Formats: sequence, C-alpha cells, structure tokens
Amino acid sequence: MLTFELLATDPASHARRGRLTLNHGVVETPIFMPVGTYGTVKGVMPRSLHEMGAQIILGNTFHLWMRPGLDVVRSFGGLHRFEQWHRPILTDSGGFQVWSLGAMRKITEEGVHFASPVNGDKLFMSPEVSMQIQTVLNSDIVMQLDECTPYETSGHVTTEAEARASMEMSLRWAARSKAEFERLENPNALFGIVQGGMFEHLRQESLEALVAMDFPGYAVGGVSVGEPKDEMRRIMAHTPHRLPAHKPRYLMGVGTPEDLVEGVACGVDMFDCVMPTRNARNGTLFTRYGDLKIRNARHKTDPQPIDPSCTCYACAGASGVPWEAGGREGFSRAYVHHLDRCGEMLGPMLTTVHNLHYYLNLMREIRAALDAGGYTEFRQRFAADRARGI
Ligand code: PRF
Ligand code: ZN
Repeated sequence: MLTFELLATDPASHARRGRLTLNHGVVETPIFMPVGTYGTVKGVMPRSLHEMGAQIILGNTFHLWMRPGLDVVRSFGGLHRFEQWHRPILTDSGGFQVWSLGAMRKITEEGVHFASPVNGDKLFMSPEVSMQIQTVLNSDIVMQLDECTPYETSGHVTTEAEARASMEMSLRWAARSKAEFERLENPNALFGIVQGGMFEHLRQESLEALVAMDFPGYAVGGVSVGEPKDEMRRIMAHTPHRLPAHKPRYLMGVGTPEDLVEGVACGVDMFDCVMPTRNARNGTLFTRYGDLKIRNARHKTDPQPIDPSCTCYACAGASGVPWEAGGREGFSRAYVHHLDRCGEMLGPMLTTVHNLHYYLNLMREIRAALDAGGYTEFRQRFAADRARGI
C-alpha cells in the first residue's frame, strides 16, 4: 500500500511538501534516504538512525540476494526484522548494481547473466527474479528492474540510438516487473523508473509510457552516472515536474547538499546517495558553512567540534547543545582527526553520524521552509551560508 498527500506547494518553483504513508510507517517529504546496501547503514545502529530522524532507508536487492541469500531473510519474515529497522525500507532492483559489474555481465532482453562476485556462480537477474527477491525482502517500496543507461563506456559517449534502445528495454522491463509484482500479490508499492540518457525527448517518451502503466510512484534514473554537472542539472530540471503531481517522485543516487536543495525546487520528493556515508569514511564532512576535510593537519589541536552549529551526537554530545550555544559535550576536531590517523572504528562512526545528521537536518529545514512558504529565501540563505566557508 501507498498513499501520498500533497501538503503545500511553492509558488516560485516546483517544490512540494508531502506525506507518504507506507506499510511500515509515514514519511514526511521531501526526504533523504540513507543507504544500507547490505542491510546496514555502515557503522550506524538503527536506534541512532531513528534518533537522527531517518524515516526510510535503502537496501539493495542484488547484494542481499548474494549475501545472506533469500532463505535466511525469508526465515526472518523479511528484511525489517533481520536488520531490526521497523520503519519503511526501499530496495533498489539490482539493475544499477548489475550494471556496475562491468565486464562480468551480459545484458539480454530476457535479463542479465553474470558471474557472482562472491563465488563465481553463474546467476541470472530478470524483472521477474528482481520482483521475487524484493517480495521476500518485503520492502515498502520496490523498484522495477531497469537498465541504467551509461553516460559513456570506455570513452564512448552513449548515442541517441543507444539511449533509445536502452530506454525502450527498460519500459518492457517495467511492464514485466509490474505483471510479476501483481502475480506475487506483493502488498507494497512498485515504482517505475524513467530513463532516456541525456536526451529530453527520450525522457519524455519514457515518462509518458510509464505514466500510462499507472505506477503508485516514479523514479528518475540514469542521472549522476559520470556526466558533467550542467548535464545532470539539465536532466534534473527536465523530468521530475513532468511526472504526475499527486504521486511521489524519487531522484536516484543524487547528490550533494546543493543538488538536494535544487532538486526539491525541480519537484523531487525523495533522494538517496552514498555521499554522506561514504564521504564520512573518507574524512570529508558536510557543514552549514561548507565542507571540511578532517584529515587536514590544521585540525590537529582544534578544540571545536566538526560544526559548531550542529546538534548531532558527534558535535554536541548527548545534550544536543551546540558548541556555539555554549555546549561542550561534543567531540573535538582534534579528537576526530586523531581517531582517523589511528584507524580507530569510532572515527568513521562519529563522522557518519555527523554527515547523516547534516543531510537529514537539511531536509527537515527544507520541509519547514516549505511549510512556512519561504523556500526562495531558504535557497538564498543556504547558498550564502555554504559559500561562507568553515
Ligand atoms: N537505476 C536504478 N538504481 C539507480 C540508478 C538507476 O538509474 C541510479 C542512477 N543515478 C542510481 N541508482 N535501478
Ligand atoms: Zn555534527
């Protein structure tokens, strides 16, 4: 089941404030969904995710199929109890992950043949198999199997003819995904995925065909796949607002904080990206006043937390009183720098909490601005703050 309510719209852009109701709970939109590929948001306990305000997290069909395998997840009645996250879960179909395997796979009309990266076994992923796996996972939002059209392959930029062939196959896979999802009597919601590469008329064809199939929600795929930033922004501005207004819109695998703020203005309701979690593990931290590299030697003796204005556990401790308001329970930059230098586990745990808190809090601020009718002012203040530098 899925219901989507539009609570407010911004008169100056395509931004919307909404509420999504799924089998495992309610999601206030616009929302960022932390990525939990293997049934875990790396280094973060579900309790902390909840405390940070995460409402829905991702899982990956492909990875969970490889390990632990379907029999294990089935014996727990689905992914929620296995990973002990009892709120909504969205699973990606495996299309994007199989695509990332590169030379190890062969894509045909029927589906994708590939060798297991775990043990070399010959495996086959089709729209039907993806629906069967996602039904066992019992994810609240199931994604169709698609082919993510690459921007370029070993130096060759995808042509219009190639993008068309790929987009048309994704449409046939959308229809097969929907038929199998219905045959399985899956009680959750299936999203279609718009493809079409960098070609706006192909994206228009893709979205019209998907809308005719009547999905409860739609995703925009095939962006942030190695194209220049201006191309990514052009596609982000093209597709979302052309999708049905009364259904949720999900931009897959995007992006930076700036992309999220502009993506919302383009009419996007849902985002996911590995950027906050992966960058945390590499020592790149997001703050209100710009990004900070904790590995830099200038932080070696700094008593301030990562972001003096932040209320996360890493920056403000259990009290949640930020440094700039006099709170002194947060962990210093000097300490986080030290943990990183020593390869201590607590280092990436704290930086991941901070970065996810930053993303989730940014979305909370976006929702508050939309509720108050001040999104234009919010965008201006956000850009000015981020440009200030930290
Ligand atoms: N398709 C699917 N998952 C995805 C993508 C896609 O195009 C992207 C593209 N940024 C990320 N994840 N199924
Ligand atoms: Zn913080």
